[in-house]
Amino acid sequence: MAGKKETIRDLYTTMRRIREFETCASNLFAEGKIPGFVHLYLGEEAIATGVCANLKGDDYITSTHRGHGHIIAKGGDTKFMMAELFGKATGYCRGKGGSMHIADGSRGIIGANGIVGAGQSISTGVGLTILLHKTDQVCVCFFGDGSTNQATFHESLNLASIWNLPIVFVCENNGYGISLPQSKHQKVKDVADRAPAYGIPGVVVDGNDVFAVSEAAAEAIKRAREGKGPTLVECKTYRQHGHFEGDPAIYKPKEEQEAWLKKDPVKRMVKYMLEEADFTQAEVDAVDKAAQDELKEAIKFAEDSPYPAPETGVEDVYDDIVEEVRDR
Ligand SMILES: Cc1ncc(C[n+]2csc(CCOP(=O)(O)OP(=O)(O)O)c2C)c(N)n1
Ligand SMILES: [Mg+2]
Repeated sequence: MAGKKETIRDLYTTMRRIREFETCASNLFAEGKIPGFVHLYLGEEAIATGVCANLKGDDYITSTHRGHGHIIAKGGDTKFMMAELFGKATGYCRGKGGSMHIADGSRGIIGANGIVGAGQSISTGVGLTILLHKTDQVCVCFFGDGSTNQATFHESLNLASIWNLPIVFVCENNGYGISLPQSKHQKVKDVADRAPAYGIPGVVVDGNDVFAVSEAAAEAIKRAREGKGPTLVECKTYRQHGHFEGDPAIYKPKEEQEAWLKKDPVKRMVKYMLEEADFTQAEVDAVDKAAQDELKEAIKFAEDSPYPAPETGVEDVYDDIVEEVRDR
């Protein structure tokens, strides 16, 4: 399934921006400029892109420790993201959260999350809130294959099902939980096979095909918006880098890596654009250049920004948030 030229360009632009952000983050981490852990989304770009292309500005997403792609696809600002990775005061969390805590309430980005499986419970709470407020919003919950063995997965899908919550559960099955292949952490081959246990639809899609992802997401989002309840969409993909930057990933067989690199979602999209969608190389290059320029600016913004002042070290943490909620 493909779309009109402008839709194709938009999808490619998002994928390319994520690819550029992650490539820069990888290089900057290697140069020692980014403190803490970063888990990159390289190879998985088509999923966040295809799903979020079907969301409205006031819809919600919950994310994971591998969240940069989700945040960019939902409209997050790469300047504030990069500044956060650098630990700078201009970052999304004023430099105190880092890669795994980026959130943007104004865009429905509930937040990246270092706790595996937490997004599922949070999205269930978001779904219940939407139901009680009687709006037509939806919440997309992104999570990995490894997290589907957490109790939160089972509890959340059951509650979301029984209450018909407007949630789309998107499993990004990249074949690994850290270094453990999926076949060694669960006996089911398709995570989507677990959906019937909760009485909800479960679908498997090629997670490296942005059109296939978008089509499946559109249907699941429509279903959620119409009050018909959640869907489990499993997207098969591959994590091109190690679990985190610095992980040499020696547990990944060479042939496996080579086979998946041939299915690289970004390269596949370029091939499609040039061969089947009437794009010229110059048009593709223009998108690439815009993404490079955007990231150059984001990195400069991050580098030029100050670190948080030591005396602000305990500001903007739990206590302030409680105060803010009380004051409302
Ligand atoms: C509750 C909890 N248990 C364990 C961990 C350590 N941990 C971090 S990432 C990860 C694997 C997650 O695998 P998956 O859900 O497939 O996501 P992926 O990293 O492949 O995107 C684990 C076990 C954690 N952060 N939180
Ligand atoms: Mg995984």
